[in-house]
Amino acid sequence: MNNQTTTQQAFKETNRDQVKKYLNYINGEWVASVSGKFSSNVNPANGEILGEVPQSTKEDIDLAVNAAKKAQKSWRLVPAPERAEILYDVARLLKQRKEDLSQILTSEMGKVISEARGEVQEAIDMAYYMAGEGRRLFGDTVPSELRNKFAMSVREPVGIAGLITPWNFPIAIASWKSLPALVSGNAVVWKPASETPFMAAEFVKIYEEAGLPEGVMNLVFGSGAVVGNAIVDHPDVDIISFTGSNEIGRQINEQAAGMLKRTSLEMGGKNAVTVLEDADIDLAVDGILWTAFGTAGQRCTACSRIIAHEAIKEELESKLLERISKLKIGNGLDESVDVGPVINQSSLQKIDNYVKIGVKEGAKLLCGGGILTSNSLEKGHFYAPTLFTDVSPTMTIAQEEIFGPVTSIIPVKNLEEAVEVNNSVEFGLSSSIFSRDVNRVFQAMRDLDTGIVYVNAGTTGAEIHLPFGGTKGTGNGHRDSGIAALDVYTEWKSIYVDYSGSLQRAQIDNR
Ligand code: UN1
Repeated sequence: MNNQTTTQQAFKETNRDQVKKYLNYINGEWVASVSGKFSSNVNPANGEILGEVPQSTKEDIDLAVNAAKKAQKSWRLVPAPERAEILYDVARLLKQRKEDLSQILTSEMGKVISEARGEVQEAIDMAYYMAGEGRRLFGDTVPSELRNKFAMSVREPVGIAGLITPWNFPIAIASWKSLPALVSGNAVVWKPASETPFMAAEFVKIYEEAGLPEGVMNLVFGSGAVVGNAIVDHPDVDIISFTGSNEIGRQINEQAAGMLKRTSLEMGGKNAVTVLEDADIDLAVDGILWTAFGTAGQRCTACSRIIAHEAIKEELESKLLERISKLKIGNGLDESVDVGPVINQSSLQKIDNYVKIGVKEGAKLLCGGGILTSNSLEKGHFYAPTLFTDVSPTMTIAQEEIFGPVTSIIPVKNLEEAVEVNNSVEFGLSSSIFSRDVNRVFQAMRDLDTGIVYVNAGTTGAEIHLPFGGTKGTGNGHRDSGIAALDVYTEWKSIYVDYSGSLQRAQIDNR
């Protein structure tokens, strides 16, 4: 049975009751969970049930890991340039289906359609980039200290990569993790976020269609508590790559540490835009608006703080207020909408709770600050774009990740204070500075303690060929994306070939 027939049959079999159902993908087959149970996928813009996916169990993970283990034995021996041929096809298929994928993405996640297209493009870029790695995967060749001896390092796959991915970038982040894992010869067991299962299934359908051998990519739907936990706990899963909350990331790290299992963790941010007194204020307003309220503030890189020089604070406030009042809120499938819904009810409540805490702690609410319930919005989860000012750096809303369309102005007197405020949080993902003074910009580039720094742009917009990740509570020293991603999914092997025909002792015989 060819792969495409398998997929079509899976759909035929499960579409009898007209509800769109996806199945797990294990060992090249679309299969139901051993639990026989399903859960619903809901559109956050209007509450519509989009379909169902399996509620899987530990047994499903056991099956997926067994399949991955078997498949990896031969996948690692496929020459990397040949593995990469499949990735080129993945890139082409993603490109062909960009519009369909973007529509699905907006329907299940809520981000506005132009951003969904941007996200799919990020996965396309990553696929082409990592396909190129099939002909590189560079190691070093170095001269040996001994005669007639050859020395080099090569990258070997780690084995089985367990991927646990979030709902806010369901295909981009999945591409950051799965593509480097696969091109370097690992097999994958993937648990996508429960909120965005369809994007995961569509991505895997593309892997299948591109000809990835059975068992190399396995997809298991379900909760973090059951399925995620089973992946982390499984002794045959060699590396866990996770993007999500700090709390879960820490748990994963602790759990994996006992097994000496490698973890790559990306756990959010509390990113700030600094606006100095010599900045182009209109440009700064553009940057803040886009990065604080784009994706309804649900990016790890969202601008959650605005560190404003006191000389331009008032101008910034009034310009921001004017622009925020013009933002159109609604279903992201409407091309004219600027800000879509947040992901679900509990997220809506959490955001609202933070806003209430902000008011209680004495922050000045300039606009927004409420759940939107007008006729067209009442069935979805919409929050009013919210701006606070006169926020002190230690307030809860200036310290904790809100993950919603809420941002706060913190006044400062100079660059030194701005840097101190920027660095005073638990996270260190992204930061930005608006200034025309090259000396102060370079000082900021050096001193901002984040994994990503933007100059004269907001806090989002990472490109796939540089490392993505951060310092402090944002991560554990690893990076997604760029060449750095290969370090997560490979082991270095140093190889010495002695062709002298005699025993040569390093550090001894040449001294
Ligand atoms: C995330 O928010 O977790 O730089 C990923 C950006 C996007 C990726 C964000 N390219 O905002």
